[in-house]
Amino acid sequence: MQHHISLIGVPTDIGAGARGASMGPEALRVAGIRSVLESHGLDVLDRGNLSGPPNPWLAPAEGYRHLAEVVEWNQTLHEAVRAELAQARMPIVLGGDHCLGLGSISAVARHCRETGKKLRVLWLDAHADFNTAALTPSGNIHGMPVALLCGHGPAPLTGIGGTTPAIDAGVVRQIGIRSVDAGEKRLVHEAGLEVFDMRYIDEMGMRHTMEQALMGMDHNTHLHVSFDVDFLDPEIAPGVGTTVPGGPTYREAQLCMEMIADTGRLASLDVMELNPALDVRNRTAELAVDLIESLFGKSTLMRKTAPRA
Ligand code: 6HN
Ligand code: MN
Ligand code: MN
Ligand code: MN
Repeated sequence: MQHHISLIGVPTDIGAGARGASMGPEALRVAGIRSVLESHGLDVLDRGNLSGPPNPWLAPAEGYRHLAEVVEWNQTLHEAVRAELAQARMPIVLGGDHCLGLGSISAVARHCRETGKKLRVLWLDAHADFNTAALTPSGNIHGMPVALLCGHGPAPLTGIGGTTPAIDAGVVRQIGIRSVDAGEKRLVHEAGLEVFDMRYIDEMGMRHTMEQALMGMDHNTHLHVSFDVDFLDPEIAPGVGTTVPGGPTYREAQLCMEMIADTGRLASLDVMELNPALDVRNRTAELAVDLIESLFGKSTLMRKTAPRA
């Protein structure tokens, strides 16, 4: 795993339906993200926050809210992530709402094309984020980034990565999904996205789920994790704008992160949708940092290999 890490704060809630995710980067810093990573011997640079247009808080226009502003933030983030990867550093994007997955992952995909790496994207979320202007119930672009990455949407967004689509739906594994809008469901199915929803996790367990989601990666795979904090059960993670009950427990989430760490392939990360305005004494930010620590290899014992049944 890459040992040089760059934190990129993206203080915006431009794609969300609630204000406050713009404060996410600072809450993660206050929760100690940098020192926790450094305590594992990682070299961490905090690049500070990107800047972009303010949130005008307007109603949707033709199915999209704040389209121009979302384009601008994502273009800026795309360039920032690209620059870190070009310097062989691992970008950790501190969101910000999940529309930013577009700028982040389009840059990762571009880097993979340029360097001949295979891409795998794990999308940890309560939602599929696969809406389009025609399907969205809200117009909020944070409900659309996976569809945009797969080429569904307007050119200013789908073209951010230089090629459209930015990624093939086949590289994505969605985990923890439990809220998908009716039309969105159809499109997810048509696109052939691989979804490990909560029903699957309930029946098969997190261990089997992660074995499936991580299968087929090799030494040449770039693993990107897009962690929407609403993936977690709202009982443990109240500080998000779009809570959905019935998410992974603390132990399930830990196992998920530990199994990702075990692959040694993690090469870029998004931490999205944390909303300090809705949090309780920064508890959700602290939980996110705790889970990120596991993603970078914290475990109870010094294991050489994962325990086997
Ligand atoms: N997120 N499916 C809903 C919508 O408005 O499109 C919710 C999207 C939530 C997006 O949490 O990143
Ligand atoms: Mn070094
Ligand atoms: Mn999301
Ligand atoms: Mn979500």
